[in-house]
Amino acid sequence: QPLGIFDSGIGGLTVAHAVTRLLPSESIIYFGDTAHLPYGDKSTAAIQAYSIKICDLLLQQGAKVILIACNSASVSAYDLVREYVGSRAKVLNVIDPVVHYIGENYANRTVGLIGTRRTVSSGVYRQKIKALRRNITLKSLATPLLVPMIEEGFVHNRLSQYILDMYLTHKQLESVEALILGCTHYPLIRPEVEAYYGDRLEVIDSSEMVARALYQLLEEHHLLNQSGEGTKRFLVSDFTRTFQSQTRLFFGEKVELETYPLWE
Ligand code: DGN
Repeated sequence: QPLGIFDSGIGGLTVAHAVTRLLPSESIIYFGDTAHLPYGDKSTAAIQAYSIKICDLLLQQGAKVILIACNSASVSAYDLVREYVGSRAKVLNVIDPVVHYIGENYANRTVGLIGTRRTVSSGVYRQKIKALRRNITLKSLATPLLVPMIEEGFVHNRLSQYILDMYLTHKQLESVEALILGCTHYPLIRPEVEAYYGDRLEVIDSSEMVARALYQLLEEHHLLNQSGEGTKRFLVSDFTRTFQSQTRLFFGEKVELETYPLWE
């Protein structure tokens, strides 16, 4: 049975890549809802409706796990998806593993978060961190320019340095002791963010954390595949050459996108 992974587009390939590195024997079916991206600017109701339809597809394909790789969908649709899927598959999001890590390591400290407007304004990270009751202060900043910047391949150049500098020097992020990269795309700028801070603080990459949480979940439920190489399929709701060429950026190697017209 494959792992079902979905995102608003191609960015979730960073999560898929972290998963394949850690779990090479697992088969993967990835769905990128490129027809509806960006989720970062959609309403909760819209993101919920898209997510449920995508879950139906992944369940039809026999997914044993549904991993919501998109932060914007994780904040808007996780509870609904979990309820909808019930016992048919395990459901994971990209937020809880990070919140758990923060709870274990940052009691009585201040943590920063950057992400899309949807992710930041939802307040979901704040609520979840508050529920830990560990006296952790969260300071969050919406950084909407980063997604288009990264999609243009503007990483590690003057423009990315300038934009990052504008965001990271923002008053809102003053005195944070760790920074959560709360968006599928941000693993690509992790080296730059780390270089900006030096060893002053830890940069928390949710793609790695969610891969580890997935490993644990599979192990716990005796669902781990341990031999052979898993197969991989990458479906998108709208195919363009741009998306195809971006796959290398996010997955680290070229993948062949297949068109799956879920909305027709
Ligand atoms: N995948 C989205 C997220 O992680 O928030 C960002 C990209 C988007 O909204 N297009």
